[in-house]
Order: sequence, then C-alpha cells, then structure tokens
Amino acid sequence: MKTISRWIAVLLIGAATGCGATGTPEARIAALAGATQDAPATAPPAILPAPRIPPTPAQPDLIRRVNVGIESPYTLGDPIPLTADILAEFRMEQGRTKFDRYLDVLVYRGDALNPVDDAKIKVLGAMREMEHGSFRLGASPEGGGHYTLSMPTIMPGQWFIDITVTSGGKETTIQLMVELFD
Ligand SMILES: [Cu+2]
Repeated sequence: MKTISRWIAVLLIGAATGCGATGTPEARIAALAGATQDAPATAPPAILPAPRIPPTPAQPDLIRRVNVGIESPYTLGDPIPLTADILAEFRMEQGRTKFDRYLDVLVYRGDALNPVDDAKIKVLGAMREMEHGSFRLGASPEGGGHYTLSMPTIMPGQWFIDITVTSGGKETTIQLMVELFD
C-alpha cells in the first residue's frame, strides 16, 4: 500500500511538472527524492542528473495542411487559394529560440505582382490535448503583401496553426499542422 501511494505521488509529480512524459531533469530528481526520503540510511547516493545534452540539429519540421479534418502534405511557399482570386503562400523558419518559428504569409491577388497590403491576419496556435501554450496573435504587415509573426511555439510536438486571413470583407482560415522535433 505504501509503495503504491509512493508511485502515485511520483506519477502526480510527473504530471504536474510539465506536459512532457518525463518532465524536466530537476523534476525527475525531485520526484525521486520524494519517493526515497524514508529509505534506510545505507541507501546508495541519489542518482546524479545526466549531463545536459546540448541542442542538436533538429530534424526538419514536418508541415502538413489540414483541410476539413484531412491532412495532406504542404510544401512551404506553395500558394493556397483563399478566395476566387486571392492566394496566400506560407513560409516558416526557425526563430530566436530552438522552437519558436518565424511565420511569413504572402498574400496576393492573382499573382505575386499584385500584393494585397490591406489584409488582416490572425494566427491561433495550439497543441492538441494540451491546455498550455496556446497563442492568438496578429501578424504584422511588412509591405509587399508580406505579413510576419514570431510564433511562440514553445516545445516540440504537433502544433495546429490556424491562420485567418481577412481581405475584401472575406475571411478564410488555413490550418497547418507543424510538427517540431527535439
Ligand atoms: Cu505541450
């Protein structure tokens, strides 16, 4: 019974310390210390944290378009029609941190020679089944039909990015799934 309640405590601590399955190294050490605090004095010393592994080059982001619930490949920069004559191209690159992504949306009428500079773009980002980390931000007009946003995609995993473009009184939402790898 005592052992079971310890394990529950460990699980609860693990659940409370983050959305990842493993939590931070510090959290794991804390959980371990909590679970062994009434161990005999002859217990071996606490396990030292593994050396911190420096960030390694991540594998490229996996990007897909989600359209009425169906995912299909999306190559950054490919035009997606928003209305009968308005198109948008979506580009992303790594931002200032490992997981932030810099988003560039190019909006134009017919072809890129006719940029649309009076669009409004709102971006909603969320991880499925995770309450934390959602963001709702506007992209800034940069001229030439470009709208940019530094997206606080704070952790690896699958992010669903809803990009709502309002132009000429018409609103269209494009959803991209961006999977970031650690
Ligand atoms: Cu998360």
